[in-house]
Amino acid sequence: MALKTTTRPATGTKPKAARPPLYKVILLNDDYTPREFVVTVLKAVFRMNEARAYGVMLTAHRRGVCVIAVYTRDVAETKAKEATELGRSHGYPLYFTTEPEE
Ligand code: TYC
Repeated sequence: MALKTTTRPATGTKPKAARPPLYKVILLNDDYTPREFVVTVLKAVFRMNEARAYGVMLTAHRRGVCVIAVYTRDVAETKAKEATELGRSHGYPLYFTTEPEE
């Protein structure tokens, strides 16, 4: 009969959780895109309510940039591209970019 052995986690070591690196989506201000259009895009692509979208738009308008959300790299890049293309398709220079979170 096989001997029963017990295995305990090694003390002093913590198993690393598989946490994917996160990326920020950043909204840049410009002089041409209408405020209302920015709000519409934020609501549509980033699922924000009116108040949050308006606040984010105003922060970018006043400060030049606003970090709007954090996602895995794939989602961040897809959403930034989708939102930027939405502006472009309406003739606006609205721009969203991504950056790794430190
Ligand atoms: N600055 C634009 C205007 O005055 C509005 C705007 C806000 C555009 C935020 C882009 O990320 C932006 N019409």
